[in-house]
Amino acid sequence: MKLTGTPDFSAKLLLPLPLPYSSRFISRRREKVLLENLAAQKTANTTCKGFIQDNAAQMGLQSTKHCKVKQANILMLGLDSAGKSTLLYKFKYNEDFLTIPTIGFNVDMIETGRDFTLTIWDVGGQQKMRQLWCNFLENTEGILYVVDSSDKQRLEESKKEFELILKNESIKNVPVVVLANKQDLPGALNAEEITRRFHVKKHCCDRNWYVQPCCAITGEGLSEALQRLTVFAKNYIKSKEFSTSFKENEKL
Ligand SMILES: Nc1nc2c(ncn2[C@@H]2O[C@H](COP(=O)(O)OP(=O)(O)OP(=O)(O)O)[C@@H](O)[C@H]2O)c(=O)[nH]1
Ligand SMILES: [Mg+2]
Repeated sequence: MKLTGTPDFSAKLLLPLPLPYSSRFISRRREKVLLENLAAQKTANTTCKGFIQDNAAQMGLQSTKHCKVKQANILMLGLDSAGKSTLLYKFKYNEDFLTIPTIGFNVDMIETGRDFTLTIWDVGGQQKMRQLWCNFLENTEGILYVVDSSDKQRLEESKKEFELILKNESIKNVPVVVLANKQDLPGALNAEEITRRFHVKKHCCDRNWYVQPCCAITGEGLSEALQRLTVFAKNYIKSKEFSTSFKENEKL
């Protein structure tokens, strides 16, 4: 697949993603954000229009109380062009798509086990979109932070955004998987180097974390990342449930 420059017409165009009719949970705030984003998405990213509208309606109306499938909300962040949407499509369809910059967000559900699904929220990484990242933090049970490991000029910018988002109280202890993407490109920094330059150990000392080298085009490293994230998210949800029931018991 051709990545930049003249379009490669053999590649598939970005198409609206279908969402299964089984969304577990959407908080009021997230629902509000979803609906607010419809307006911007409708005009700015017309390819996603139907998809976002359908999903907003489905997700807003779903009752979550009796859903049997266990799932976790995963927030995928990173600078523009880091490869987030390419990753999402590769996760879901194992195919290469030509992406366009995400204005708003994409969301899809990926089964990572017989009884477990990750709902991945892929939010645009352009500067104006980054101000909205904080609106997606509530009820997040895992963070996927995507780095273009070959773009050394923007590494510092990416690191700053990484640090900033992790400072947020609402994602305290939420596990993080950093994807050191674009490992196929010459000069790409490896996982150890990304760990060091992003001070991951320091910034993630209060949570589970992992840095996974990967390539969204070939799919290398992606299943490992999803498996790791699944284990982390399950543990996080369990500990959250445990502390909630502990607090309730204390009140009795
Ligand atoms: N060589 C290479 N190119 C990649 C890889 N992942 C993504 N790309 C390319 O990087 C460009 C940007 O990818 P996107 O997935 O649109 O980036 P994004 O992070 O969603 O960007 P925003 O939506 O603007 O936040 C596209 O041309 C992709 O084909 C990779 O692993 N290797
Ligand atoms: Mg995108």
